[in-house]
Amino acid sequence: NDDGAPAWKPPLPPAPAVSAGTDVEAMRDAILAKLAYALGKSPATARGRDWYAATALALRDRVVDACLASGAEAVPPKRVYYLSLEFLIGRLLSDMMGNLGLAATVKAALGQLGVDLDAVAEAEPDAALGNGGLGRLAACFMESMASLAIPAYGYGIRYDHGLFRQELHDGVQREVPESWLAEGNPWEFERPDVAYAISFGGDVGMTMGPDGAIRRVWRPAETVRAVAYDTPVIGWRAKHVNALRLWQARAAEPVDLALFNGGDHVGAVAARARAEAISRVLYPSDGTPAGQELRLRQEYFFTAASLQDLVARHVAERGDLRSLPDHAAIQLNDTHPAIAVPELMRLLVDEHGLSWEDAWHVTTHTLSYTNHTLMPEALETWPVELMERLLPRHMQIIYLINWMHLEQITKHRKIGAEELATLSLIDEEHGKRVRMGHLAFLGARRVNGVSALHTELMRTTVFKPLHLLDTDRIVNKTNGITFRRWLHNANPGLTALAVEAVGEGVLDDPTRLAGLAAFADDAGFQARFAAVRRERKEALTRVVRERTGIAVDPAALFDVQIKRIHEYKRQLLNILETVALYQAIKAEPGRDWPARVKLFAGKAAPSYHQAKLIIRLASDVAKRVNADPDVAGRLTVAFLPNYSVSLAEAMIPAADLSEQISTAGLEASGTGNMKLALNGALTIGTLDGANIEIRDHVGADNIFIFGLDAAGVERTKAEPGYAARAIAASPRLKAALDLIASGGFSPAEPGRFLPLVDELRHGDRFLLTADFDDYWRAQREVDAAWCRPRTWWRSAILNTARTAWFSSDRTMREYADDIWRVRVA
Ligand code: 4GP
Repeated sequence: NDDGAPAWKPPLPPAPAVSAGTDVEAMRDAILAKLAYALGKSPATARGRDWYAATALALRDRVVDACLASGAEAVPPKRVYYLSLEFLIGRLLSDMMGNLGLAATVKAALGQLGVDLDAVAEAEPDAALGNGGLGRLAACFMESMASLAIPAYGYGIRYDHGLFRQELHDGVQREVPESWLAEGNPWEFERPDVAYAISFGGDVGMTMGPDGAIRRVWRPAETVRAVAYDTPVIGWRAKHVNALRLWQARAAEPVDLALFNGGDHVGAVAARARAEAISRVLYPSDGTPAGQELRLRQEYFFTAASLQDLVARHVAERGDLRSLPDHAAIQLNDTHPAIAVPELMRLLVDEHGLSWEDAWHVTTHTLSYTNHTLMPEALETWPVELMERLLPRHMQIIYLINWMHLEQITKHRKIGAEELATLSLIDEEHGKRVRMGHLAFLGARRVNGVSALHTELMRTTVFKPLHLLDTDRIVNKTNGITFRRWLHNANPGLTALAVEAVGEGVLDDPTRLAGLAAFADDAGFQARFAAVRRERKEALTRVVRERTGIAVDPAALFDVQIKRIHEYKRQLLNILETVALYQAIKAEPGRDWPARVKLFAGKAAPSYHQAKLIIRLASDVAKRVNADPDVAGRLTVAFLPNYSVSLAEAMIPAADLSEQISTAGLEASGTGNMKLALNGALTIGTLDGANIEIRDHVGADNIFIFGLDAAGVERTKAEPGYAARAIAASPRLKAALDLIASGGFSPAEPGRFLPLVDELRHGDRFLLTADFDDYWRAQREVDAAWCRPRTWWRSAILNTARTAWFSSDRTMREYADDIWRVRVA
């Protein structure tokens, strides 16, 4: 700016309070000591990664101090055990710094050493031990439980390789293994002394117990070891520390010496490879029988290790296992750990000598189960044949549970074979299979859905027959997100603005965000709010350029759809609207189209061909649209590769519009919708999952709702031919489909996207065609609103002000009161 006028700059957030100089020096010395004595490096030779590890180790010491200071060694009245095959953690450095209240101290300490904290933070790999919503939810819950001082353990698997890295080559997804542990993990403690034997296969025999009763004895064919690794989870303001205990699989014997000495060096470690495969990768593809078997082995492995661990703890602390329900609440995150039902029965009856009745009482008063999806293809069932082979004793127990359950029903009333079949643990229609959802339901004290709509659908669809047997069992617990990560750490500018407006207390009590509503119409505050967003958009602009080479204008509306790629989530609907918009701009170049940037990110399951094709279409559309001078400056499209927690942290604060456009009734809840609304993005969405509750909180004027509701979806599906009629009735949709089908975006291979278009023309299971016109209408409403900045920013501020209810602290309090019956400090 050379005309002398001061350049406009976003107002800076108030400088964070820097802690006393001595703290900074102590932290600096601690980091230097870790660098020298734990890593064997000097400042001169240290790389970014070394500084990160040294900083993490120095912080971990503080976490241990906090843990000891909080009296964590004492035996609490009751503990929560959260069993989850997935914990999608992301990075931990800013979590740890933030919750310890040491962010400014660490920044200053590193500063004294000439090291930039942001660069250090970038060196931390994401712990991506999860696929998506379910795994990220588990991570948010762990943080909230620690913040609420709920004594808890998270239990899962320490995968060597987390979620694959997604590379895009000409729009084609390629999966590359991810190695987050390659250079060690400074946050964790290995616990070689905490290890359990986990068995598989073999057969079941009988012996006579000392009391003369017959007892079953499982004679397994194979045993592996589960070794614990603990990562401390520290709560807000460091008041409480819990542990995330992840199990690693190891062979009982590392090498077969006889084979080795006989020259078979590979065969000598075959058993080891087989055992270690269990904790090798997150979510082995279930496309092959071997993959399916490995998945079941993973599920049993971590469930059995976790139950052995908590049973041993209970016995050591309390003696009698009949009091387990008073001191332990076990939450099954989805059906992945549903094998806990027969495993706990086995431990109690076979190993600890409880009667069946006592054991069943303990089991059904200790376990609870959360369901995350009602999509039939995602509901787990295991072939009876596989279960019998891998877990013969468990299969016996399942049969017995089933027999007693059905007997109980038929004792009281006459019941037809068809109804009985819906209630049975065994699905006989698809080859005999064990219904893990039914098993979890029967073993649980409470079963919960994750949004009001989803819970209602549980009661009226998949779980209806079981629900009618016990109408108190299913309860709703709408999901939440931890504000420490998704507001304080991801969006420090907005957090500082909120603190300035409504006071420091908002950091401890998110309901104080409501105070922001008073400023929603204040022009000055709106400008500050917009400036914070602008700064994050500029940062994201740089990320987009680095990762895709695409230049985007930070002044444009950032329209963001970030989540797993799935047909029901309907990224394709968004792409169709993009194509239609492209055509409309070209047809009417003179119109005043507001500038829009469509940003997509998300991974497709490796064997999910349609989803991969959707990614490819998004990339091909981006290629043509971005190169077309007719739409330059009005429409830009980018697909960002390798979506991750860290990328979400960069994208969410920069989003203006949040796409939550799943087919109504299919998205159990969504949590990205909450993160985006909290950060002030306006939602365009269907009446699905938690979108409904978000609308109820932010107000119908501050959200763009369109499309069929869940009942409308069911009605429409019952009318065959709806897709053809909808396409015929919508010239705009027809033109978009025709352009795609004729190779408009894939001239070298015109038929490339026919599988997608044909599915819409002839089936359209997810009702894109039915919702398209209303989606288009809602999008033009978005355009109009964007062109009225005063109303736009008012709505944005109100979104932030009114989403406090979606804090996972609220969710965890509800679980604690209603499901776990554990005290919250
Ligand atoms: C997801 C659901 O699809 C999502 O709606 C929900 O918000 C999330 O769980 C947490 O409850 N399900 C999964 C899954 O991630 O793997 O089934």
